[in-house]
Amino acid sequence: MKKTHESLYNLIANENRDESVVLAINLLENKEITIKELYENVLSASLYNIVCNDGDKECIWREHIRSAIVRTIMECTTPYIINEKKPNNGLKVIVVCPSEEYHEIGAKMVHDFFELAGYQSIFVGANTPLDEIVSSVHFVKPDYLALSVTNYYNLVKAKRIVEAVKNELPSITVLAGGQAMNYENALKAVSADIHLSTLDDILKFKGDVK
Ligand code: B12
Repeated sequence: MKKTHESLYNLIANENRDESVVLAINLLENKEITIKELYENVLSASLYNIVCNDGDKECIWREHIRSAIVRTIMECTTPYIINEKKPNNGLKVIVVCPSEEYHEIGAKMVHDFFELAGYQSIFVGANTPLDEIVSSVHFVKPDYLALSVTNYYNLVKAKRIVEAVKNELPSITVLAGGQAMNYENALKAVSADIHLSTLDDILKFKGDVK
């Protein structure tokens, strides 16, 4: 990892919100970090490295603090994403997580990457009830629904979402991702059309056939 990127990583690990936000903006402004490097090498890495051991009374609330710093930095990337966006490709995607799925940082990154790739992306986000997802599909009529599932137990809800949105809009293609989708046979269990794992997968995705 580049030294400046490592400094940013350490500031987040030390819960130094102010200095990490200032450094992130400076790096972006001076083109010393790309959005992809920031998201994958620094922000994601700083979250994946959190390990809570049994009885550790400091872990969960510190996880909340670090997640909030990461979210703040991600909000600051918006002007850079707007500047770097590819021309609009005429395709619409809704990015959403099932109800009770509060892990939404990955979904927000996915939204930003669809935007960079030229899609009109609508970020509905965490903890969205089934009826609301169907309603968003009804009104927006997207080409794709990008479903982000982290918690294994939410795969059952994901399957219901796939069934309901296909019933509402048969032409829709459901893209599924997130840590729960890495389990063997998860794609089949959820009946989604395509499993995408990384942010690069989104940039390479060309509306692949089902
Ligand atoms: C941050 C975090 C939280 C935060 C979330 C904050 C937020 N606003 O999102 C908070 C504190 C709320 C939280 C709560 C909980 N968490 Co938590 N959390 C994490 C942690 C540390 C990081 C997750 C994260 O954001 N990673 C960074 C993002 C960027 O990565 P990502 O989500 O994988 O997304 C990437 C890819 O997967 C992909 N992607 C994601 N979605 C999609 C979709 C598509 C279409 C595509 C193309 C790609 C894609 O793109 C992203 C960029 O590469 C993980 C630890 C870990 N090892 O992951 C635990 C972890 C996910 N949590 C866990 C658990 C158990 C919980 C809690 C139940 C208990 C708790 N710790 O309090 C609650 C449950 C809340 C709920 N009901 O959902 C477990 C899940 C285990 C499981 N059953 O599967 C983990 C793995 C920790 C562990 N080792 O036990 N958590």
